[in-house]
Amino acid sequence: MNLHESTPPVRIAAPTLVDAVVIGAGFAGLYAHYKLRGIGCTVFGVEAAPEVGGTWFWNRYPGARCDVESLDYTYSFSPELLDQWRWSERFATQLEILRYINHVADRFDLRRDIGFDTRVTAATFDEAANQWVVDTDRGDTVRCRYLIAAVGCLSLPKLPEIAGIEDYEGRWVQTGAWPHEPVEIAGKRVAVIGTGSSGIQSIPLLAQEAAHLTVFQRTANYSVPAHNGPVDPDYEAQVRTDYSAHCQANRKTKGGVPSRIDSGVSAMAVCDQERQAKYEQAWGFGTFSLQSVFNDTTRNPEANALAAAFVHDKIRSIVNDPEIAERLIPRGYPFGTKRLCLDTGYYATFNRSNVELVDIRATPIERITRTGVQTTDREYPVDLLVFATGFDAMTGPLLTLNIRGAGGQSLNDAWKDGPFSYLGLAIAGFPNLFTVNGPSSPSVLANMLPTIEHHVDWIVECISYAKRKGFDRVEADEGAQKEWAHEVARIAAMTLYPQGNSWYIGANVPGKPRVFMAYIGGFDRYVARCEEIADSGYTGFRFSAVGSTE
Ligand code: N01
Repeated sequence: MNLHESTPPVRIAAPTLVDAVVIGAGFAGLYAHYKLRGIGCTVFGVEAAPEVGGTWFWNRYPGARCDVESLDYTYSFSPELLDQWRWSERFATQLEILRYINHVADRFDLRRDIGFDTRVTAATFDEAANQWVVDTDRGDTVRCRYLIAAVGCLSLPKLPEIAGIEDYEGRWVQTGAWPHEPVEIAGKRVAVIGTGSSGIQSIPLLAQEAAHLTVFQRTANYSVPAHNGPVDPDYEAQVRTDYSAHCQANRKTKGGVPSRIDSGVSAMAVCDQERQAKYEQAWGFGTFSLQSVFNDTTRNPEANALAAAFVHDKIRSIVNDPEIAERLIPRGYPFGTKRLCLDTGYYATFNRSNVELVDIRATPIERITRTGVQTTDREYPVDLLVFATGFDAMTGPLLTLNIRGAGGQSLNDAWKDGPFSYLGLAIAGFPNLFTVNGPSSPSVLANMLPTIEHHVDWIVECISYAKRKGFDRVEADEGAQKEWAHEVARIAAMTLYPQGNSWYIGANVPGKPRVFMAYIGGFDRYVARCEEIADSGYTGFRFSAVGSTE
């Protein structure tokens, strides 16, 4: 069966000169192709995978599905596409999303300029020509005016720092780079290391098939039931009365999704009974609403503790063994400051007789052995070892590109103290480079589809402006970038987020600077700010061409 329902792409020869190179052929890269073509740019795409799909190409572990509702996790640029595509489930599976991306690529003929199975090995700015020189692992060198990094925020999977992986003689896999051929689970002794979203989505399904499943948990995570099922026909009909307007309205929300049950008031402003009823409603509704149902859960420690206690009680009510329930209860960080997970039957999975939970804070893993996992307590024999240990998020995918900007400065040096960027769109000292959902934009704190569309629209309009004015160089101003970094940090500090040792803050990668990497002020405010900047002639950006500056 052709899972992608499309023809495999024909390998194309790389051109020597184009207007724009787009790195990545996931949702962001594909839309960038579409928009850049729309303003008459010649485009070349570079994609490491053999196919389109990005995140949804690689993350095909059992249980992988979106945690944003399908009706919102969709391109909105084409009313016909919106009208004709139908999602089967409230939260689409990885496979269905990949089908959708392939459908879009086919429908808008987006593959024809993409070099698949190709990685960028270096990108160097040539100041004399105001061009980027992009090298690939196929030996191609492509020059372009604009370089668009659409590399994804969570696309560089990370193995844990545990000794002995090379000694292990069983099979090991990573959720973020799950094999394309079937992975045998039935009858096996399976172990999962990691209990973030990927672990929490895969554990219930692995447990159903494996002879025995051992879950190695370092930090218990907060998870709420997704309540997946078929798309609600009444809600869908309501959305479809004006789907484009629905998507436009998402740009005016904090998280890029409709606020369907949020109260808009403080958790402290209502009586216990009302608060509990609201939490129950959010728990029963799914989505991230437990975090947003009151407007101060992420800011006010007292409000946050109430939401946390609600989840703790839910875990106690679901998990039969009180001792296991206590181990599953997240402690030591505020609710939601490590990314909240959406699950299907996660906590109940620990009621199964073939599932074992190992708290590796109590008995740390010493090493992977030839046959399994050795903790300070004992060895666990394992046939299949699953690393659900996350990603070098946000910066990792950009820093592997070996980018050198004006004056030969490397991005790795520029970001040694943290990923500073103007609006998450452009980086001072790196002219004509744009990042889609780059660090310090709302990105991972909002629905990625509207944020991607917003970023690409903004970037392409900026390029179009430069073309109209006869400029061939655009760059973020250092001062504007500093101010933006200050604003991003200021808003993050008003919340409880920095208290969680999360990948948002680089805490999962040893040695990574501890900087909160997303703009937390809300997608709506961010969009308004970007519009203001563009409308005012791109405040904070410098445009130039040979012999002229603005
Ligand atoms: O990764 P994570 P993920 N020894 O970093 C543990 C998105 N996503 O792939 O918390 C033992 O969240 C680590 O423990 P700790 C979503 O944005 C979306 O699950 O560092 N354990 C943690 O438990 C998500 O947030 C969907 O103590 C080690 C886990 O591994 C993001 O991707 C689905 C360890 C890593 O959790 C990342 O999620 C999936 C070690 N040495 C993912 N190192 C959707 O639904 C790490 N861990 C759309």
